Amino acid sequence: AVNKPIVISTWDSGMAVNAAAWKILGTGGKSVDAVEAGAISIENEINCCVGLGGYPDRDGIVTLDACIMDEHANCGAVAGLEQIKHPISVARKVMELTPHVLLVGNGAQQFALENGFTKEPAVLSKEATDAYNNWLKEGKYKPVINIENQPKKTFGGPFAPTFFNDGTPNHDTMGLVAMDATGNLSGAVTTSGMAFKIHGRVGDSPVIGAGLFVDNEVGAATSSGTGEEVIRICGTHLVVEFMRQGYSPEMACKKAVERIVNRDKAKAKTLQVGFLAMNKKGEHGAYAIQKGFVYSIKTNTENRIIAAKHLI
Ligand code: SD4
Repeated sequence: AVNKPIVISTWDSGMAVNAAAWKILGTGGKSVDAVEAGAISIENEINCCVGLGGYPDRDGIVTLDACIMDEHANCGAVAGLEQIKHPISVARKVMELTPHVLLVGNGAQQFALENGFTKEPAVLSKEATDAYNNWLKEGKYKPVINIENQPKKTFGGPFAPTFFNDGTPNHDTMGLVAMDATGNLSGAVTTSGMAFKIHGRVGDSPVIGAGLFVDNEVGAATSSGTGEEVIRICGTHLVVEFMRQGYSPEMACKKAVERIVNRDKAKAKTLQVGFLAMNKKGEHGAYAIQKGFVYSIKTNTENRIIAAKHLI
């Protein structure tokens, strides 16, 4: 039997996101509404890596990336969006109201304002401000692309939130995919992107086929980690294509991770990328370059965090 409805999302912060998505999935709602609701719920919180409370870029500006894709391959995305609280909902409007897929920067903000969103300042939390000031000392205003992949300390067991070495909590990018009771798949991603990135840098998260891909015939996948590496291999599209070839979600994620690692093993050791996937049977799996990637799952019978296997 097909395991549905079901929602899976990146990281342990996915537990709360799944709960928000489940309010829709559990009452017969559509997967596209569920993934948007899940993304909204974490955009409402202040954490290092999603929403207006996220870490800024190297100029101290918080810029947000998000995308959404539904069972008809409709998709919408925003990148480099400033001062808008719910980039995922702007992405959905791009999907529903425009002939385009991706709006960026000022244009994305203008579109949001035209469609009823209001401008509000980013919330540079004390943690974010301290981390930024700290980074400015060392970073010397140069991009440090692996900043989110610094060794992290874990406190309180394998599923407790991880922390950067300076003690700031690490919730990371939120990517989620869901299958509703009718068997339709959708996915969403929302993030403030890599901390201290060059202003204007866009990661994998809002790029369809990189940070998110949904094929309602086959399955769906999302990613977290160093976006440049995911873009380079069209990561989530690759994962879905591996599932099309018959690989399980976990094996499909593993083969995509191998694609990154085999290209440059030495470099891969300094990076983290994790993929998370679901197929049309509601089977799910994940794989990462390094230890530490976890995902959250919610179904009628399950509500838990699962550790991804890792290659290195
Ligand atoms: C990016 N993939 O902007 C995102 C960052 C991320 O956990 O996933 N952080 O490249």
